[in-house]
Amino acid sequence: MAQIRSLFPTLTGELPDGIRPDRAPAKAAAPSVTTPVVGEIPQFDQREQQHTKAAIGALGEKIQQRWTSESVDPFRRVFYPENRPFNSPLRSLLAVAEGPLNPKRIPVNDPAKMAAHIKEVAKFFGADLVGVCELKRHHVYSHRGLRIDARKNRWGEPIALDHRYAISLAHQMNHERMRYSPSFIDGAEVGFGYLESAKTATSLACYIRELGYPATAHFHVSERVLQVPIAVEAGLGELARNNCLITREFGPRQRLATVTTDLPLAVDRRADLGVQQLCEMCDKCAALCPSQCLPRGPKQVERGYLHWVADNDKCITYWNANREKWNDCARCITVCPLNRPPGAWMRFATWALRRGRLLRKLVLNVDDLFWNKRYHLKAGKGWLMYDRTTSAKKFESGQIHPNA
Ligand code: B12
Ligand code: SF4
Ligand code: SF4
Repeated sequence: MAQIRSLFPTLTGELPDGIRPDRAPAKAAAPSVTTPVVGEIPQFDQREQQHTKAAIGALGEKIQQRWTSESVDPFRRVFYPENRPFNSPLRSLLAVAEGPLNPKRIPVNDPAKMAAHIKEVAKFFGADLVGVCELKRHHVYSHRGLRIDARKNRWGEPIALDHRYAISLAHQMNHERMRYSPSFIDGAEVGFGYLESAKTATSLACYIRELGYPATAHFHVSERVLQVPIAVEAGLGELARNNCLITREFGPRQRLATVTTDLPLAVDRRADLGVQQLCEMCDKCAALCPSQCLPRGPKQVERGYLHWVADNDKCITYWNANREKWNDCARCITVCPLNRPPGAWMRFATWALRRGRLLRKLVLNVDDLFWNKRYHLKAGKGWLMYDRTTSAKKFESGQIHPNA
């Protein structure tokens, strides 16, 4: 009996103290077993993150030239405003990331009710998942390092962000389009996810300011925070081997944005879904990563927390390896056994995660059988005028648009 119990530990309903199996609202934050913090986590300097390193030449001249040049793909130019100031809706949202407060502040007597209300409002504005945590020092970058900071002469300024709470917002990305990674098709889906999450975050920040409380929206090109640790702390899911947040609902297939605020809110607890236990038995993302930058071995303590440590510079170097065909990559999302189309299998797989080693093994074996490497590499039917191999030549010869 004891043996059977050890194979299915959670069938007994016993969970470590303070850990809950799902994201039901909870009153107080609890320590996590999945990414234990074992020391002080130093603040990260935004100038050290890879998008910036590539842009300023810290990864070499070739990468800098490629990363800062315009893409042949019009979707890329629409979704990413960094390289030029027009035809990119994301840029206009910068104007409402911060803003004035309504001087008539509403009183908040019950932070739990306010948190429930804010979650509904966030979903109305378009979020698929919402969670709340306290904003910690290590969630915030130490110094400004976005390209927009250089343009505004604010490069390297220390970041002052002392809001009390962070609201984490997740947007599901389309499963079919992400399958094509790396190509312009998943690239467009990623860009669209950035735009959608920015719209939600800015709308929510504006709404909170209209209640009379400070609020700032953090999204691609405006962010001063690290999105993943906030999402983990806010109970959306777990940090996985592929360095992404994995949720019960969408696996790793979501984009994140955050609103920081002083509006009094009840916080959520971290979630332990069994994701890291699955990662310990699986290394598909690491094995199939084209740049081989994800680790295959065990977790390590680095920067004060226990996690799988990746070589992020290698990843963005691969993104820039062939700008004729792709602008970025997301293979570590698409190959993950928890990135499968929404439906019965995903419901079973995420249910099975916490139900012992045998069921986790079953999830991996079934995944190998039905969703193996060939599935991700075989030609799909394409999307709009793109297919998996669409390259600069097609754009240049005018073949890519319907009436050309
Ligand atoms: C720079 C950056 C990159 C770099 C570095 C990758 C990285 N893992 O940080 C490169 C260019 C390689 C990259 C690649 C990708 N990225 Co990226 N990236 C960012 C960005 C803009 C900044 C992150 C950063 O500063 N990293 C540098 C340092 C801090 O990284 P690190 O030490 O390895 O820490 C990582 C984790 O350990 C965790 N973390 C850091 N401290 C702590 C502390 C605790 C307690 C915990 C639990 C976690 C944690 O956060 C980091 C990101 O996961 C964020 C947006 C944001 N502001 O957070 C998006 C972001 C992390 N990327 C994202 C994605 C999806 C990708 C890609 C799949 C690309 C794509 N096409 O979508 C790949 C995945 C590569 C990978 N395996 O990580 C998503 C993740 C969504 C999710 N489901 O988790 C984010 C949040 C963008 C977004 N708004 O949605 N990215
Ligand atoms: S592919 Fe496997 S190891 Fe990688 S994140 Fe997904 S479950 Fe974890
Ligand atoms: S985005 Fe591509 S290159 Fe980067 S870690 Fe993921 S699979 Fe590897």
